[in-house]
Amino acid sequence: MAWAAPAQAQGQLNLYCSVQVEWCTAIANTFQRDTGITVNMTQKGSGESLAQIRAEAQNPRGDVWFGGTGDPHLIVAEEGLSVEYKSAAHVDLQPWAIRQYEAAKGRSVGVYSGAVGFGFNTELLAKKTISAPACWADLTKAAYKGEIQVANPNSSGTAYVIIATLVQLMGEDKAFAYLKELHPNINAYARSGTGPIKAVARGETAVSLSFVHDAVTESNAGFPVKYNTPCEGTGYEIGSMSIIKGARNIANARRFYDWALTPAAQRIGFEVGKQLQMPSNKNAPLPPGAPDLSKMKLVEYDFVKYGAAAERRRLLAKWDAEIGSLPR
Ligand code: S7P
Repeated sequence: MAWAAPAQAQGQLNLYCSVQVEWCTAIANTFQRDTGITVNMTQKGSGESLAQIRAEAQNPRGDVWFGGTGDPHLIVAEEGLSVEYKSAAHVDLQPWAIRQYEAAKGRSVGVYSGAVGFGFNTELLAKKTISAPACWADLTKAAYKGEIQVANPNSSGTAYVIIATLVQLMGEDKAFAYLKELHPNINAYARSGTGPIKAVARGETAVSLSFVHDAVTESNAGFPVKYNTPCEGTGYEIGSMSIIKGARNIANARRFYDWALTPAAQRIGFEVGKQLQMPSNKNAPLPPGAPDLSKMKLVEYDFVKYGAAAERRRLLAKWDAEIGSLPR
């Protein structure tokens, strides 16, 4: 008679979720429906979830953190705020998902991947007779003055991946010189990583620095949005998952973790919200229209170095001192 048991009897799961809200709501509802476990879901970007988990370290309220860029998951692992867990699905995972597990010493795993690029509003660019950016070098041209939006790396994991990408691509001095040169062309440093591509879709800015799968999502929703990946090469995220140390519902957190790595669960983002990241389970197909990372010129992203708390702190302080404080 297990099927007749009320959902409450199966207990609770406090889920922190850092993908887009449609996907978060769907995984919460589907997991709850499949298991009878009541899911209390909170959606926040990666940077904000990191801040929340740190703030709650003495009194953890979350059980599992799903999604968001991999670097803050590595920081949570390094700071002892997440716990080791190896799912039975481990053997089915892409090598990059396992690399995240190894980098976190078993305290996190990759659930999806996506690359950094330029999103742009084709109608707005045509109206202003500006050509679509194809290379990092294009973005500093005078034609893009005030036309570009990117997130603030203090609050956004996406923006941090972009800075780490530039540092790995150009070397640190050149990357910061580039960011300084880019500054006059930036109209706003948004709070969240998905803010800039949504602004592109609404026609509020012509160009964004974003994960390119988010550009395809906007285009599928009917907005005049396209993307390019930078000709010089680009970086990428390993969207990740971690079980929070001190989880009050640890058995349910493990059950969710196992479930979230199945091919069926990994299809949900595309099915409900046309989310187009590359899934980490090898048996989950790339969603139709999803950017294919294997066809891109990617940097040899050093997730261990750029996912270390001290390195992140140092780069953010440098960004604040040299870029964030520049006059607007
Ligand atoms: O789901 C879209 C996506 O771009 O958002 C995630 C991330 O939470 C964004 O966080 P920030 O606001 O901190 O940048 C990405 O992992 C994911 O691909």
